[in-house]
This record gives sequence, structure tokens and C-alpha cells, in this order.
Amino acid sequence: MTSRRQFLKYIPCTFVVTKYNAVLADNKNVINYKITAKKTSFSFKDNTSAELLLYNDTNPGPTLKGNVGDILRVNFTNNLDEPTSIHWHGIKNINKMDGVPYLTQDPIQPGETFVYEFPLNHSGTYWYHAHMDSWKQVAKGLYGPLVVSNSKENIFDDDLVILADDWRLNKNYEIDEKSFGSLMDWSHAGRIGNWLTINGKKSPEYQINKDGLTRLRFINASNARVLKFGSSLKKMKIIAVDGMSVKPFFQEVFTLAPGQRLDISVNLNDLSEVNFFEISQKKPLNAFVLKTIKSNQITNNKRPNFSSKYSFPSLENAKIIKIHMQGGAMGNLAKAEFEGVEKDFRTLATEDRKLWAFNKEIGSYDYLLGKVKTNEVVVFDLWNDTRWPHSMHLHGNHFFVKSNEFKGLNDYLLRDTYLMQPGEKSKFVVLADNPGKWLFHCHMLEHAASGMVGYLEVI
Ligand SMILES: [Cu+2]
Repeated sequence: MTSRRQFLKYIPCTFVVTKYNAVLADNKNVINYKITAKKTSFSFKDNTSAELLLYNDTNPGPTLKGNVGDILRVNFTNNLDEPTSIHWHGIKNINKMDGVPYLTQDPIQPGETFVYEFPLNHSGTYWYHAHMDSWKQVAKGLYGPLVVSNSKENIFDDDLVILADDWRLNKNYEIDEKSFGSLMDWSHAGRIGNWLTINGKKSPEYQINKDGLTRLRFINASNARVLKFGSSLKKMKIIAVDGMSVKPFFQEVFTLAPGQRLDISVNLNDLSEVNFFEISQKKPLNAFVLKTIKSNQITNNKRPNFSSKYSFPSLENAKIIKIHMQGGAMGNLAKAEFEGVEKDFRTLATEDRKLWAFNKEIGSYDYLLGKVKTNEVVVFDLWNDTRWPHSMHLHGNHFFVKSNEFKGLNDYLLRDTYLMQPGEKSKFVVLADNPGKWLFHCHMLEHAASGMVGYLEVI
């Protein structure tokens, strides 16, 4: 492993093929995928063409599917002009497969191949995305869904991924390249877009079985926009949050912050269609439509069997890690330490492009937040002492948190990404049962790039 600074010294380095030798059990089913990242033209609207960075030339990238117990093996080739890596968001991964450059692997150079291989231990809705300059690479389309199934949950007649992205396009329906790196975006809400797609399309329509039961797997792949979904149904039945099954509950609308996932179960009964809207702005947008078609193949009289193997742990001997989040526009961060030097906020912003801090330190991929033992119960005692919401994501280990965004739900949910409102104080009860160096960062990707990032080491 090379550190970032060492690495910068010898760019360009020689291109080698990195081979991961499987040490996983031989008797498991291996699901093989081949993924290539490259520049690809894509049309957001008829007669327009945008240059994106895509996996296998599609937006979103291919939906990777497996069952609990399988091994996922992805033979990945980087045909971009820049280094990259892939993170498997929400997967309790083997640390060296987690895809964080400089922390868990060296960046994958142009022309190089890297084999990601890891077991799928938990069912749920996940996604994968670039983790190198992700504020740019994700904004240009480097992501895709990952769905892990479990036979006990297999009661649905239709199962659809609803991957939403909020693109910032110019008037020619191309990526607005000029605004990349805008200090205004980085110090405010992040790169907020102007063009919503669902699975790469504007307001798509999906046909589902009449009288059937449908599972919708929402994923927010936006750089920064907190999406809010409503529908023409009175209420939506939520069955999973961040890939993890929950005791079903009903909401009229729900928010979905960058990086988060949420699954709902829909039964249209007598309706012939249902409309879904994105309502985070004054004017609701048509997100997508479900329309029923006739079918005789309904297998819908099974009862779901959702269960979680995790229970809320005792906090008696919990290790507390305090994380004071500061910075951004209109914030109270006067000074912070960056690469060992204390600097005032203005200098950090204008000279270093750093704007956010944990505990008065500008974070990075090598900023250690705490070191704990495997199976230790850890409490992140967080305070969002900024004027902005932050979608906080922990790699490799999940945490219980009171998810205040759901109306009437006064319970802890197991999550991997939680949206903290301005001023909010919150406790993440982390089940540190997966050893390794695990990034903890804001999933507003501009915030992560400008300091809201660190890692937890589980030894
Ligand atoms: Cu943030």
C-alpha cells in the first residue's frame, strides 16, 4: 500500500494487473461479472449527446445480482483516462475489497484490471460506485445497483430497482463541467442538479403484474440532493431501509439522502396505475409510473418472512467516539488543523479547498477517528454543528440510529447511511464486528472531498 503522498511522487506509475487470489471457500457458488469503466456518450434527451463515464456503457451500470451465500467476483477494467476504484456501498465487505483508494487498496490505474471478490452474506438493496474523486466520477455516472436475494423473501411478482440521480446539465443537456469544484457548492449543500433520472431515464413507465405484489428498491445515487418521494397511493409500505429488512411500516412520503436505499412493497389492487413523484422542490416532478398488465402467473399468497439477525446491543461497556462536525458556509469553524498545521477557515477554503472538519481537524482518507476491538460496541456521539444536512455513511459495519425522518417511528433502525439535519445531535450505535479500516464520511460527495471524512479502525 502506498500512501497518497508517496503515490503522487511517482505518477505516472507502471501499469500492472492486480490479481486477487481467492482465499474464499471453494464450495460456494461464484457469480462472475465483467465490468469496464470508460467514457461513453449518452443521450438525456432526443438529439442531444452527453459524454459520461459509465460501467459497461450503460446508465446505471449493470444490476449485479446474487443470493445470500454466493461469492461475487467482478473482473473490473479501468478504461478511463484517470485512476478509479469501486466501493460496494452497504456490503459488510472484506476490508481489502472495500474499494477506498489509499486506505484499502491502491488506485486502479488506466488500463489496469482489478478483481473484486467477496461473499454476499446479507440480502438487500445495495449499490456500487466509484470512490476515487467520487464528486466527479459519480456525477458523471459511475455507479450501478447490487441486489442480494434471500429465498425467504422471494414473495414478489415484480422486483424493480428505482435508482434515482440528480444530474447537473448545461443547456445542451451535457454534464455541466464548468461547475465541477465550485467552492460555492462545496461550502453549501453540494452539487445540486437540475435533471432527475430514474434508471437513467426521464419519468419512465414500468409494467407490472395485475393483482401482484411488487417490490421497489429505491437508491439515491445523487451527489448531494436529498430526494423526497411521494405517490398517488395513500401510504407506502416500507419493508427495508439501507438494505436491511425492517418490521413493515407505512409512510405517506419518505426522504432518501445520497447513498441511502429504501424498499417498499406495493399492491395495486384495483388500480391500473400508480404515479410516483419527487417532491423535494416546490414543483413536484413525475418520477415514474407503474402500470398493470394482465397476468395469470401471480404467486402472491405467501407471507413475507423478514427478520434481522441483529438486536440492539447493551451499551454498558460501549466505547464512545465523539465527533463534532463543523464547517461550511455560515458555520462556526474559525480554525482547523490540516496536514498537521492549524489554519484559519478562509485560508483553508481559498488555498486548500478544505471546508469541513471533524473535531477541528480537516478529515481525509488517512484521518483516524478511533481504534476499537472486533465486536466492541461503539457509539459515535455526533453533533452536526453546521447549517447544512449531512448524509453520514459508515463502510463495512452497520449502526443502530433513531431515524427521525420517519413520522411516528420511535425506534432504532439498523443503517449504513443516516441524514443528520443542521444542529442535530445523534448517536450511532456501531456493531464493530467486521475488522479493518472503514471510512466514515458525508455522502454529499463535495463535503467528503473537502474534509468531512475519516476512518474507524476495527482490530
Ligand atoms: Cu455533508
